[in-house]
Amino acid sequence: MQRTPLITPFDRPINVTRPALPALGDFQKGLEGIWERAWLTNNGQVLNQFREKLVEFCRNDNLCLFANGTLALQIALQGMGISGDVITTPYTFVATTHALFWNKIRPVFVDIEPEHYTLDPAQVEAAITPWTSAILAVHVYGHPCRLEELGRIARKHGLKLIYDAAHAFGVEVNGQPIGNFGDLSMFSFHATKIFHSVEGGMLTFPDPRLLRLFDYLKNFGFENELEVIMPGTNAKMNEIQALMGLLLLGRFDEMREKRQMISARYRERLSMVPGIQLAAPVPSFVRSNYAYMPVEVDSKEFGLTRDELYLKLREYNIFARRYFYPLVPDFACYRGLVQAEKLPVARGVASRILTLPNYTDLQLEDVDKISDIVCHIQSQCRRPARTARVTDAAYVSPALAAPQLR
Ligand code: T4K
Repeated sequence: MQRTPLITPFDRPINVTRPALPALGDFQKGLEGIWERAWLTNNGQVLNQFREKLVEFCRNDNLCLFANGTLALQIALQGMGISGDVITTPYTFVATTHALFWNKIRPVFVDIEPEHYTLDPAQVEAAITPWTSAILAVHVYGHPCRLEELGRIARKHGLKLIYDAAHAFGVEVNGQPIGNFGDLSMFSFHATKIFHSVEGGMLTFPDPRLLRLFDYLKNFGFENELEVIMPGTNAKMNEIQALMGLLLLGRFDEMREKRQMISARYRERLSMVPGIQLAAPVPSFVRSNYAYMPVEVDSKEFGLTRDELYLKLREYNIFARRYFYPLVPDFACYRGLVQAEKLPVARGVASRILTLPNYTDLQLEDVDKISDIVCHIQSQCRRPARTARVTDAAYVSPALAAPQLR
């Protein structure tokens, strides 16, 4: 008879993410060069090397690096002269909306699609008014927005189309890097992202004139020692950030592959757990970066609410996150911009979503164990597991086979 393993908590915290790191020796070697030159920021040598590599990787010469993604987006909106109303998504990290606020732009939140959680183009078009100047869409979890439809709407109404691609580094659509769609894309290189430079941000765009403008805006507007030609700010990436990015860029393919395996393993192990709904699979025309592992919890089928599962997982040392809950318009600083009954899809998703641990160094055995724990928790719930679905599974969790454990 097959023995079923005991379901025990992890002996260490398993966070939603953990930054990938280059070999320490390589980083030290890079630091030695920086030490020798004693050049730490302000357009240094490593930054320029990093930028050149990114130009190659992104297949776009119009690329500008920043201290972080939030400042990059704020500067993008300012440099492009966006004002008035911008149609955007409520289902995102709050920085997307903050970037609008810092530019005195009014966010107009419209609903998302249930499949991939990106802006619903029909809702976008319906919300356009004479005050609308742009669409700010988010490739949430790295999944591309409906690029063609948003592009068509933006052209038809003369609007700028800006993508918050914070999650989407390395994603391609029909062989094209994701940053080469729309009027501009912003990427975040924060430590929690699949690819990072500790902190960092990048803009890519088709209009070469924006390059100089962004360079001024991120460096106080300096033309030279004696001339300041616009009121810029300080949003420069430094040499140490650039070194981290440069070294990790060399590992990107390996990191993507690892995430792909993790994602496939989760899908295999969780697909038959009652009440756990996986995100729609990656379409064939998309090359994903597998950056996040969102699942939706159907409380009726699972037997616990999403929040109950979130808390229960913590007892097992698993620190999943509720990205993105609450919805941005439900934060105190934006409350009142949208009526409570609006945005039903986004509200529903935000109440069910749970983002499971997913990072380059997560071991497949850990993915198995996390999946077993989710199964086990489900099997311990008030409502019985749907045995028909479980029997159909290619893999029957030992936890489900032995619900009396723990
Ligand atoms: N637009 C979108 C759609 C975004 O998602 C973001 C950022 C932005 C714009 C703005 O880009 P940046 O200005 O950040 O470049 C995290 C990140 O701080 C944030 O960058 C990210 N989105 C957001 C989705 O997630 P928190 O508040 O959840 O981070 P924190 O500190 O709770 O960390 C999450 C987990 O990562 C923890 O469990 C611990 C682990 N961790 C974290 C750090 C920083 C580590 O293991 N090591 C670390 O160094 O926001």
